[in-house]
Amino acid sequence: MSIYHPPRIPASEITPRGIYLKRRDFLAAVAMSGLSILAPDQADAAPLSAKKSGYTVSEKPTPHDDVTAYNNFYEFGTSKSDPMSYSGDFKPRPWAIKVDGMVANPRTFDIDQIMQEYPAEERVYRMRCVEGWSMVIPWQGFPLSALLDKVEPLGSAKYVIFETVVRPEQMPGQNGLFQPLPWPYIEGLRLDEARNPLTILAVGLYGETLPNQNGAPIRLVVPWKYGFKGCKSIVRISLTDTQPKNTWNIVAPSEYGFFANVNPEVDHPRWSQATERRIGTGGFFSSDRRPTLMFNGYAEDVASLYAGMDLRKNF
Ligand SMILES: Nc1nc2c(c(=O)[nH]1)N[C@H]1C(S)=C(S)[C@@H](COP(=O)(O)O)O[C@H]1N2
Ligand SMILES: [Mo]
Repeated sequence: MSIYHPPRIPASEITPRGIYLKRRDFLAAVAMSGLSILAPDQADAAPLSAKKSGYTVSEKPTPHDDVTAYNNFYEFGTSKSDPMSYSGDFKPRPWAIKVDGMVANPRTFDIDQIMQEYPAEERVYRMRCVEGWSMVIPWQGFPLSALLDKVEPLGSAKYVIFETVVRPEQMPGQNGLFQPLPWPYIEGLRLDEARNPLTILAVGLYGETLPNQNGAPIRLVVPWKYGFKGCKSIVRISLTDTQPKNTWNIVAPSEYGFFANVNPEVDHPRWSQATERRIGTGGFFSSDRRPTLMFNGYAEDVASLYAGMDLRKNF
């Protein structure tokens, strides 16, 4: 019924590397010529130091230029290259994040205060999009549980809601004639999922503050779930006692659920989830297709969260 989130045909999926590489070369040449123009994805980038963590994977990280040029961020448009192309005017500073709802200590944090209070560590995680492609991304971030501890969730709190900024003047996907999604983009987790050590708020990738297209200045990363759970450019985190409605579940309830745990055995109604195409490793004409792992390879860390639940139903 819904036409949202179509699976893409492999050959048409990758923004031809030549196009964005040429563009970057051009911008680099302009920068070297002494003009103060930088590529949009670098405009606000600042080095970010982060200690290594035990969280890594054996696969090679996806090249930086793929992680920052092949994105889903519908606030900037629905094509994979739109977020890189159209997020140059987005301003991730100053930035406030309100944490409220069923907590003893509601607070509004400033992003720089957060980054001081919660030093980033490196987490190299797999990322599996529900559309059937995947990456390996070296994030810098900190456990969401640290922030939750600070605001002291009440005993009655059972879920956490995340909300993306609404800024039509800086986000072209929010002010066109065609609005692909209802705004703000909303996501949610059960409180125990939110507190799992794997769940982080990312503030950087590849050792620099987050590029706008990846959700600057702060976004959610939940590596055992499909990528759409990773709410970008967060302005509000709320604790509640009822399971929230997340954006993709609202627009296409028969295709996207609340849990969205990566599961190769539960197909999307319109395509198989048994395998995935790893971005950036297949070369220009070939494709790197590999089996999808249960819970995206994180079963050991998270399977116990779903004991007694029917995994075929918790899509
Ligand atoms: N606000 C917002 N967050 C979002 C999206 C979006 O369109 N808007 N897309 C989601 C989807 S479908 C995916 S796969 C990931 C992509 O993250 P990346 O572009 O950093 O790889 O972001 C998720 N977070
Ligand atoms: Mo996705």
